[in-house]
Amino acid sequence: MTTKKCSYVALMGAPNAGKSTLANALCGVKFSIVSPKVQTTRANMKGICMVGDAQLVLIDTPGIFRPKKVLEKAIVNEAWRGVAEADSFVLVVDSGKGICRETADIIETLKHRNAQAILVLNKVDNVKLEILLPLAKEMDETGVFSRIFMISALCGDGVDDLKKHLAEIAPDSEWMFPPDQLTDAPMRFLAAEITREKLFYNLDQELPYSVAVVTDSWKEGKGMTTINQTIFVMKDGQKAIILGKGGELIKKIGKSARLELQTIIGGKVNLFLFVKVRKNWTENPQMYHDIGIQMPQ
Ligand SMILES: Nc1nc2c(ncn2[C@@H]2O[C@H](COP(=O)(O)OP(=O)(O)O)[C@@H](O)[C@H]2O)c(=O)[nH]1
Ligand SMILES: [Mg+2]
Repeated sequence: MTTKKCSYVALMGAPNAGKSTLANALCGVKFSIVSPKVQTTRANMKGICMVGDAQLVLIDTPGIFRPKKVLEKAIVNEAWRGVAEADSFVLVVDSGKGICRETADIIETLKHRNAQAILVLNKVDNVKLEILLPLAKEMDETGVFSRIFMISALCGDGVDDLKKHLAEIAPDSEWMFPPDQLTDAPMRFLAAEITREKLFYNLDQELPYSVAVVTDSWKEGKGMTTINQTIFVMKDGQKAIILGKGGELIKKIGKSARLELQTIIGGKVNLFLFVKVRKNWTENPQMYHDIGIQMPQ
């Protein structure tokens, strides 16, 4: 008889290291949104995958950095909460960036806590061996890492080796989720995240950081799912930008979110997006509750 194993694995690292891309690649499905901008991930997202008799619960955490604003503090606190839940830690590093300040901070914290982590040198598709090898050596010398994997989360290189290793070191335990479940997040939440991802891709610079998306209603009818969502912004000017000339931008955003939702749900979707100005929503406790993170004390 084989023994069941289950492990909570936290993927942590500086913003933009590729944590969400790696989490999705490990899981084999997209459960966490990705964008070229920092702070895309705000809440810990859990993806579940099976490797033989081992269940891996991957916790995709937001990036860890030195926060200034209230929302930033909430995001970084959330990341550490995700880390605290885990049996294993995977530090994801953008190999091209090397040991940035954020990564150095995390390594110091791991040292302080006497914690061992697995290191992923990510984005190896994008970096020369002359840079990668000395970086691996320098990281190894910190004494914090039990194993080092060189991975391209985007291309999938090395992902299976990491997955196998995580299953091997998983503690004996009952599974925490049914084996066919893919994420712990409700569909309403995932749907709001998908719209937020499209906002990240379609808006410039700072604007995505002022945006929150909430699913207001979800109705399943004959062969059609109707979803209403509100996009909250902080200023009238931001609302105008998101709507675009003649409402063109919001139409484009809605269309790409709808198409992705249709593939996930496997049926037709009607998506209605409303844009509302809520000044200083980042200081409103209810909004934090709605987007699934805790407001800092
Ligand atoms: N070239 C390359 N880009 C990657 C790789 N992994 C992630 N990215 C890109 O890095 C950016 C940030 O990725 P994301 O997963 O959102 O990073 P996170 O902030 O750490 O969750 C996105 O544009 C990804 O497409 C990789 O292995 N190679
Ligand atoms: Mg992320």
